[in-house]
Amino acid sequence: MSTRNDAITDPWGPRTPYGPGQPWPVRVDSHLADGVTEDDVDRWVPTAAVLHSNGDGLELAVKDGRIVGVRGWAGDRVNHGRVDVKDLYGWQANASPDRLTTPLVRRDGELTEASWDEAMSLVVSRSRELLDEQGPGAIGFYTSGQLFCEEYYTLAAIAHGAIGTNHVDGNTRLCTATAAASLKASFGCDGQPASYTDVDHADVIALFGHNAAETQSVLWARMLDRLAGPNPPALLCVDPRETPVARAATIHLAPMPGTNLALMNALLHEIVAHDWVDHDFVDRCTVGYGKLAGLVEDCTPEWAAEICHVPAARIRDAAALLGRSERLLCTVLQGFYQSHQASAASVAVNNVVLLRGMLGKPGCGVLQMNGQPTAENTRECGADGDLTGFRNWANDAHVAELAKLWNLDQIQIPHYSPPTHAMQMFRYAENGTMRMLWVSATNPAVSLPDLRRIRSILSQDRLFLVVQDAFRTETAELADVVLPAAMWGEKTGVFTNADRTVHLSGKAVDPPGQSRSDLDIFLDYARRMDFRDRDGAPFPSWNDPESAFEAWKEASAGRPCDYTGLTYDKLRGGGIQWPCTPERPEGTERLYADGKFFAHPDYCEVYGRDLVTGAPMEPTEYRAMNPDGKAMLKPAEYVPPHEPPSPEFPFALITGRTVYQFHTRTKTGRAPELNDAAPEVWVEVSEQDAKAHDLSEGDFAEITTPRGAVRARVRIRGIREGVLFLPFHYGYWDTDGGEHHRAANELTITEWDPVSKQPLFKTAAAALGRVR
Ligand SMILES: Nc1nc2c(c(=O)[nH]1)N[C@H]1C(S)=C(S)[C@@H](COP(=O)(O)OP(=O)(O)OC[C@H]3O[C@@H](n4cnc5c(=O)[nH]c(N)nc54)[C@H](O)[C@@H]3O)O[C@H]1N2
Ligand SMILES: Nc1nc2c(c(=O)[nH]1)N[C@H]1C(S)=C(S)[C@@H](COP(=O)(O)OP(=O)(O)OC[C@H]3O[C@@H](n4cnc5c(=O)[nH]c(N)nc54)[C@H](O)[C@@H]3O)O[C@H]1N2
Ligand SMILES: [Mo]
Repeated sequence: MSTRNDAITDPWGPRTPYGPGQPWPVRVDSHLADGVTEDDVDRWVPTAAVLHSNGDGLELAVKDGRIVGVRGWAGDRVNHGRVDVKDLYGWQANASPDRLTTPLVRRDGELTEASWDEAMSLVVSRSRELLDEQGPGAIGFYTSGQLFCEEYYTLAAIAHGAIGTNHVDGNTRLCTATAAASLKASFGCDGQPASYTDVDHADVIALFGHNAAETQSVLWARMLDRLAGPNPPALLCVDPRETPVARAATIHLAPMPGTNLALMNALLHEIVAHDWVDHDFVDRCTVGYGKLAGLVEDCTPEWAAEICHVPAARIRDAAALLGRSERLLCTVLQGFYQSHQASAASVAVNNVVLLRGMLGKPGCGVLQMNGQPTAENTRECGADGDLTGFRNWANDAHVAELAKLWNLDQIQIPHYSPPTHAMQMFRYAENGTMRMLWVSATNPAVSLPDLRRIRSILSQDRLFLVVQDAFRTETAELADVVLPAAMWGEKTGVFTNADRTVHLSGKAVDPPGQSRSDLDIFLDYARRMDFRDRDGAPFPSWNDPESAFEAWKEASAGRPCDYTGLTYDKLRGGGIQWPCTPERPEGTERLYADGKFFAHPDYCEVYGRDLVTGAPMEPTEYRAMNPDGKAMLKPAEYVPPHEPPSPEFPFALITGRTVYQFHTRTKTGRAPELNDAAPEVWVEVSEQDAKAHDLSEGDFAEITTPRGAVRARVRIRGIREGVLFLPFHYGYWDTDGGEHHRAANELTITEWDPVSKQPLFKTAAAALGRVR
């Protein structure tokens, strides 16, 4: 066991090298509060990591009813004992004195303490009024990728079923909407094809817009251990910055932000031109080859080099690496999902994998990554603008199935148009058609683009804003009612990571004050609203985490995300990958190993969209294109970004993360080690640009876009010339309550991908100046 006292200076810890096909060695990391030893611990409560999507198995140390530390779970399939730096220290936020402990309601303009009865009565009476006056479309729910499966399923049932509103989405729209959209586009349905164990076998690992070193540090440790062992894999990194991934890479491509699709089309061009194509696989398992080959025919490396500002020879080398690989694993994340032509570029990665027949075999596949710990569950349960169980809202038979399951009338479940995406929900609130918005476990006043606009929407009088959080966030400050929530470690439930591994997360301690679990809050609302099914029985029919999980299992039966082989008891032994059924009790390591896809017209989750315009495809069109439910090769043409650098705003601005902070810092900002490691916002500037603007390391600079300005300290780093990078973690208050404009989203643009509707946090034009 290593106590990892050096985790701040060395987030990845010591190497445990291994070779291809060998088991990844165990290394158990732990951290206990000062003065506490393992012998003092009363009990260890199994859970999983909650500050990223890796799903590392953990155990929380409990002493005298308090969390006093954490250690990695040696036997867990995901991390083999390792713990990410944020998880080593982040648990301290649970016991922060800043936790909300009572409901708050707005009286005479001020948020003041209230009883649960008073707060919930307000929410219920406003809901009833709006349902009577305007109908279900007046009410919207904006949730998270950080609650538990049982909580999302309950919210989905209440919102889609009992209330019948189409306005239900998660912050997963900002996060993994493109992952879902690209999987649906290529495979007919959401669901991660590959497994983390593919890192153990791959001979080439390609990371597309994915700074795994800082954002999935345990997955990165697995890759580093392969690199340190015999017969290491070659690494390809596609990122405009010199990230730790780029520094470890065999080939680093640093495209201009917003040009991913041009680069991908050139890589596809090379693969087709050199015939690095697995024709047997392509003929047997896919549709669309001819169209793809035709579209990329003119996309030469020279053509892409002009657009991406990457040498053509390096594009050729990268294509050869992909083309000659024997076991190719690709990962994709926000550098693609939040950038221009997000879905088309992410689908292009799927195209590479399909052309090369790299699916369903050890070391092969694609990880369209998740970001948040439970984003997978938001999608599965249908709390994010999908229908429960990856059902297809445009397929009446799927809606009927759900209505039967819930014992509700089919017409009550909205399916007359695509579910409303988050950016559209905020638009409806802006123009006054949506009058109540219930926000759970997300902080949109910091995390949505174009914050000046978002603040004005959330602070309108006519919008009744309910905020359910553990802290008094920037968003809570704008609420009419604040509901104090229990967090991870204070409630029980399951959650699923990016490679479909389901973990049970146990309740280790009681939540502070009067705070309650999100499940209890949603169910309390349902009972007070007196929702009933067709037979007059209370709806939802479940009452606690385990009965909610059992209900969810029924909803998942027969769908790709089938949980019917799992129980709480079974999960106490460690994480298991779905689908897990009575026939496959050990779960499923890789999807599509049999060359069969979830894409049949009667089974698929969507009929798809045009990748450039987002225009939806008709069911009949889909059936004609893919009658047998094969995987789909879908090419798309590159078009330039809508806000390219200009003389007035000469830089391309991108935003993202640091290894020490999580999102809007409600947790990591309250763990002293993590806060101290990155307490303030900074801007990364290339050496050439710093010189040209008379900026030195540590100077104060102002970054301006057409939306606003942010002041940040300069860090001169390896980033391509003409590009600026801002971390988005810092809200507009600093720790002593002073207001500064330091949130990256003061600068970002109100624009989204036409297919996934994910906002473009990584493509905007900006100016840079020195603050004197
Ligand atoms: N430490 C830490 N870890 C986290 C989180 C956190 O807040 N902190 N959050 C979790 C969540 S929810 C998520 S979604 C993930 C996100 O994980 P990542 O996607 O790995 O993180 P980001 O920093 O948002 O973006 C990744 C990279 O995209 C690059 N990039 C920007 N624009 C472009 C572009 O146009 N093209 C290309 N190719 N690259 C571009 C950036 O330089 C950046 O290095 O991390 C998860 N893990
Ligand atoms: N500029 C820019 N903006 C971005 C991004 C970017 O890269 N650049 N990334 C985007 C991405 S990928 C993401 S995921 C979002 C994240 O954006 P947010 O979701 O807004 O960020 P968090 O700080 O994680 O907010 C989660 C909230 O839930 C609360 N919470 C934690 N646990 C619980 C619980 O169990 N119950 C309840 N009720 N509350 C809880 C926390 O206190 C916190 O306030 O930001 C997006 N915004
Ligand atoms: Mo995310």
